[in-house]
Amino acid sequence: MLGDYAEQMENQDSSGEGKWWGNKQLQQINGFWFMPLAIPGVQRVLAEFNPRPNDVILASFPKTGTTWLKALLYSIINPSSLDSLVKHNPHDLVPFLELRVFNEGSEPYVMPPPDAKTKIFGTHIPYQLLGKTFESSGCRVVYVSRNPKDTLNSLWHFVNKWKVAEEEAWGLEEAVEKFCQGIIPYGSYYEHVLGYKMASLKNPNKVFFVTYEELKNDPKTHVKKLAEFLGSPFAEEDNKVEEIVKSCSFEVLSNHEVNKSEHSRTVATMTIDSKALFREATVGDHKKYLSDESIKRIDTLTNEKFHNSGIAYAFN
Ligand code: PAP
Repeated sequence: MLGDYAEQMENQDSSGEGKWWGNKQLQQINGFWFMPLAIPGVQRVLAEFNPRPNDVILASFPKTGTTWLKALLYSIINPSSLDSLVKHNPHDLVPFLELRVFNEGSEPYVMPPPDAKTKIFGTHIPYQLLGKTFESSGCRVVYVSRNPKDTLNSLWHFVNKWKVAEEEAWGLEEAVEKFCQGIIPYGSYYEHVLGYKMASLKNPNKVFFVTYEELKNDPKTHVKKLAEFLGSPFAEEDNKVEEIVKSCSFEVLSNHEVNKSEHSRTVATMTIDSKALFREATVGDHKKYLSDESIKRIDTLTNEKFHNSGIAYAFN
């Protein structure tokens, strides 16, 4: 049997493109895979983005809790503006660098006041590509990670909701195959997570690594830790933490009108239905969909990739 890397090479044509799903191809930059529509924005971010030391970047692999963390970071930094979450989808408050800020075709987002001390941006760009920009600017980075099987499961559901009716569905077995080969947008998942994990171990004052599962398990403790990391700790008696956790919870956020179906936005030529960002929001939902064989395959790969990294996801 071919190893995953060898299989990836086999799936890559001579132009460096890789087949993702249906007739969709991905293209590589420094070994990571991108949707062609994202590439101009990614290249502009790499060439032009110059964060200020006070800025905060939320980095993530797709479908690992980005929307939730955008809401949380916005609320921690602007605790008196929690009502903004009622009026705006978190992606409009914390724009993606490569898909919004450096992509002129995208819809406008909510601009922070020009005198805002801290601006928050989101990105799915791997640390291996953007790390130098972060390091030279001194900005702070928060990375949210999620266990690989739920990440894949969430991506698979999202892609099948997002595809247009004429397109064939993305089969689950094929999705497992592509996930393991790393040929998915911003993949490989494993290299992505490892890049930020290593950076957080090397520079914990600048890169904060948190998992979706930790946040689900004990959101108050992790919101407090995030606030401390961002230099805006809450006083012990402050009930703001509780308020933030509630305002950003799946139950509350997903029920705001602005986050329901009718509200879609164009991001780098893709139309994203707001509701597609809010699905189950549980830990372990993959068990309802993945076969035992796929679970075993991903567990083995996860164990191999994350061995000795301090990331304990192998058997979750
Ligand atoms: P993105 O990469 O497209 O921005 P992202 O927000 O990272 O997506 O991930 C979406 C997942 O977060 C969904 O998981 P699921 O498919 O397993 O259900 C979504 O339901 C979940 N999610 C969205 N908002 C919240 C929230 N407030 N709390 C917890 N999970 C959430």
